[in-house]
Amino acid sequence: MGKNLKIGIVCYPSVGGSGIVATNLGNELARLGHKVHFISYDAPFRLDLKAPNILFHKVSINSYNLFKYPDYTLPLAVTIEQVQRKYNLDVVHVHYAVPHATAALLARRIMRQNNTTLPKIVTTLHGTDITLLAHDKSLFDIIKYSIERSHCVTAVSESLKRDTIRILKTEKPIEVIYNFYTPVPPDKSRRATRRGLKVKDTDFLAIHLSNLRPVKRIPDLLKVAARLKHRRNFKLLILAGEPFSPYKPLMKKLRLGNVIVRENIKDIQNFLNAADVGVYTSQDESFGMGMLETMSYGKPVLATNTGGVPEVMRDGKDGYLLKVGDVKGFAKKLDLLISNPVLTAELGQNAQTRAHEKFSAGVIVNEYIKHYTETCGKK
Ligand code: GMT
Repeated sequence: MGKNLKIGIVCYPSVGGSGIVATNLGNELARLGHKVHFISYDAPFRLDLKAPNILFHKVSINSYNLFKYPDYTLPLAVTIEQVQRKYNLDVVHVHYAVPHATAALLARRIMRQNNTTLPKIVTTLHGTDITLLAHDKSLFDIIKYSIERSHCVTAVSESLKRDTIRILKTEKPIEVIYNFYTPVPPDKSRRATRRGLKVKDTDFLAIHLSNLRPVKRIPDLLKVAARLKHRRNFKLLILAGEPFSPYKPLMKKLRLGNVIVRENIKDIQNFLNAADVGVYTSQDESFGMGMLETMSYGKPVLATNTGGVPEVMRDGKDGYLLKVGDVKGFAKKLDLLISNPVLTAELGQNAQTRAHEKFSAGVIVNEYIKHYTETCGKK
């Protein structure tokens, strides 16, 4: 088609891999001249609202005494329909099947009734609505319906695609489009960031960034740090997207003096630049955005061999893959890297090259545009 498209993006605005990917995708599409309309209950936190070609439409949520629980799906559907009526979108790209694809499908029914032109619906699966919510009997059918009725479905890894087919028993074609990340240059030196953290230049700094949900197995991460107490120069920095307080009792019990926690950090680039290695102990991970962000700054990654992680990083090349729960194994690999800076630098270089070659905007955004165009061309 080659023309500029009008694209609606429905995503969660909060700190989380899916919100980051959706925001970066919208930013890149707008830069290429497409008109991008973000629809959510809040503006995504990395979105530049002043940038050309970007508009944000807020979904207002009211709570009425009549309803015991406030509902988001209905006002979202109405907002999508209103945006469509005004801007005539070609595509509505929703991140997550529920409630976003469900709301977009409902919006389409209203559009049909109102004789509004109909956009195509592209749904990207990020993981939790398959690996967690689809096991809930009260949601299974609506997740399956929302996926099967979407015009195009993408998943962020082969692993998630396989899980979706297995769990939903669906024959819906699913395209794998990996996540991407564009590293933001640090605006502080490595030394200045370390000074702010009270970490010496000679210390070995491991980093973990996530929302700390139970699936991240934070107790394992803390136990790894406990095993490295004998290494006086080892420090672990946790950038917490959600409050760290639930883990404070364990930190106290393990008497961890080598763990630094920072909450709600926006300039992650400075901290990733100041670190030496990323550590991710997740139970499950359909992709692992934190790992990709770490790799993008030239740092190797130690991660659990689960879900889509082995598609993102290669064992022995970009870092090391370990079994879920293998606290001892994580500590041993950290020990190896602490005593071998040449190896750490080599793995970090490989990781950065891989992040750039396989998971950069230049590669991935074109894949989305290709799918939008193909989907729009279909009857
Ligand atoms: O559970 C989370 O970590 C949040 C969720 C999200 O919305 O960001 O993460 C999922 O989507 C990310 C972006 O595609 C992936 O990088 C994460 O691996 C995935 N989380 C899980 O599969 C647990």
